[in-house]
Amino acid sequence: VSMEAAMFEAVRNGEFFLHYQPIVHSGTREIVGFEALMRWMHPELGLVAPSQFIQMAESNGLINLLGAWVLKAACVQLKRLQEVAGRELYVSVNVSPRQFRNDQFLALMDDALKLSGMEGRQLLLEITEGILMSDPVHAEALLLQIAARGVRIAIDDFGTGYSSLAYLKRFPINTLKIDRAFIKDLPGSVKDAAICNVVLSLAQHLNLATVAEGVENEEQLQFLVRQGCTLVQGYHTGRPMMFADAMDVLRAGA
Ligand code: G
Ligand code: G
Ligand code: MN
Ligand code: NA
Repeated sequence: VSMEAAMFEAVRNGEFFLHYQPIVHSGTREIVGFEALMRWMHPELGLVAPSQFIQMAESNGLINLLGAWVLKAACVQLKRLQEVAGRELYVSVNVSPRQFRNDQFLALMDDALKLSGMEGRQLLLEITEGILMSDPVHAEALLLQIAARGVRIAIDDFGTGYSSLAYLKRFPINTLKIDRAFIKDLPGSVKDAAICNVVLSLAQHLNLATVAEGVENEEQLQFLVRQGCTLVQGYHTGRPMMFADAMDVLRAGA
């Protein structure tokens, strides 16, 4: 069977699930939230990486069905993570261009919030620069409606797309996620250090939160603390993990 047919089958069979990667405060290392990352456990192929199916789902439209499921599952599970943590957390969910263009998106998001009973502010949507640039009029209208529900917006992979500083002014954006391409050679790379500095300073002046992605060691973490990056995500502070493991980590008091 084709990969496409296998994917439709997989949705029906419940072969998709979510991994959760901690987003932590850089200074205290307390977990403030999790990014939900889609995974596919195929009965024969084993674990299929998103790089092998997200693009296809985007082309064949299945991403809308998958995306609706991700939103619901992430919100419902966040609520449980929070109960264990005993404090408020948030969940960060990736939204693809096709999902963002789908006129059902807002209704699906509202359903997920209602079903889970969580507050809008506990949901953060990760979108890419391309989404904003391809149809800015639609993007602005939709983002305003999303913001009206208290749901926050992050720019994912910041600095790698068709960046225009104008969109930081135009759209209601809350968070910049600094792409791991700019983190991986820190603190040694003079250029990457300069780029991180400028992005962090820009964010500070615009009152935006920042998350450094792909933090893999203590040196990178300490550099980011010194530069005032309050949130980090990466293998050093927590790998993407099963929901049950995320529950255990919180139970242990992280
Ligand atoms: O988890 P990582 O392993 O491999 O994810 C690879 C990419 O897949 C990420 O850059 C992310 O943008 C994308 N991705 C992961 N989960 C989802 C999801 O639920 N929806 C969408 N649209 N993309 C996702
Ligand atoms: O594009 P997006 O930022 O949504 O994708 C997140 C991706 O980054 C996921 O594939 C996740 O597994 C991966 N990731 C998370 N932490 C690290 C890290 O420390 N190093 C590397 N190389 N990848 C990471
Ligand atoms: Mn992301
Ligand atoms: Na990213």
